[in-house]
Amino acid sequence: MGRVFTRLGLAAALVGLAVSAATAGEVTLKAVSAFNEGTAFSRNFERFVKKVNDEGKGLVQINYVGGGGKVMNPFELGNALRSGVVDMANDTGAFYTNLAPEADALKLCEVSSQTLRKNGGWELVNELHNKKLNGYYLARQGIGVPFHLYLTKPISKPDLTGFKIRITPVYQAFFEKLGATVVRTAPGEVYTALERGTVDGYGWPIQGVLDLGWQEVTKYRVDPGFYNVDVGVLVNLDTWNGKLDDAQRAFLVKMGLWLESLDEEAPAINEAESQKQQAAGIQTITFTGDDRSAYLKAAYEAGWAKIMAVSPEYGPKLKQVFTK
Ligand code: 173
Repeated sequence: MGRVFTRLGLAAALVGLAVSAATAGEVTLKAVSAFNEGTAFSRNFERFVKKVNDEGKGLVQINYVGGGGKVMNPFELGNALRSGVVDMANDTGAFYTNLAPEADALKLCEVSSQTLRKNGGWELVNELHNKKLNGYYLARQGIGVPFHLYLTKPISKPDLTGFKIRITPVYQAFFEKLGATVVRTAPGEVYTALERGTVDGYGWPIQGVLDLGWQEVTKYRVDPGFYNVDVGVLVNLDTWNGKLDDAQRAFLVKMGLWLESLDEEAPAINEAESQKQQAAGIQTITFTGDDRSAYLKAAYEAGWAKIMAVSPEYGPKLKQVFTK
């Protein structure tokens, strides 16, 4: 009897040891943002980093090395996440279409992340990030922040024939459908392209134009806006599964939900940004009636057609969970 108890005791001790070995101490994650430090689309991520570092002492810390082209070409951040060069990325689907062309569909999502977590959409988005980016999709920001077309020459109808427009995959299919010639650039090249006149306009969200100084080389914003910004927080999957324990993962999930809740501020920020643009001399071209309907219809039809073409596998599934 005694020996059995001793053996059980030993086994229990070993199990205890194994459990404590799997419980990582404080883990520091290296993070990069696709967007310039201190500008729209990095700002909330930076608030998240601060909160994690304040509340995660002894558990998880984030070493945020900065963002935008100064740190790395934003179109390379997906690769850096996949290979584990960075543990965490604040990035938009349009910047890693080289790895996951269907990630660009996130801009077409019309429902909240809460709805996605209930309708299977969150698992689907995660599955594709797991497979294609070796990434865990922790949080999605940008719901309620539309994209717009900005121009240096006016238009009177939804027609971009003869215009050369700076794009990323977000806008490509739509602006091409309106007749534009397009050129893909990172945000860091937009100012110079406008200044030199190599483009007549660009796509960008309602927020952030003044952060980047582009009001100096922008004459018009076209309304309405279209789609929804998607900026995700992604964690390298080996880091997520292998370096973090349950408590650390749960903590990050909680922090991610807090980050998502900051989207409630979007309508007020959009309004303030619109006023700042106006004060800086950017005039608004507003489509109404049939032009407005045609413009938005073209945006969504071209957007989804592109997704279906690049991903017959995920396209239809994504449309089902993303649209109302
Ligand atoms: O215009 C862009 O560079 C772009 O695609 C984007 C995506 C999300 C937020 C801001 C910009």
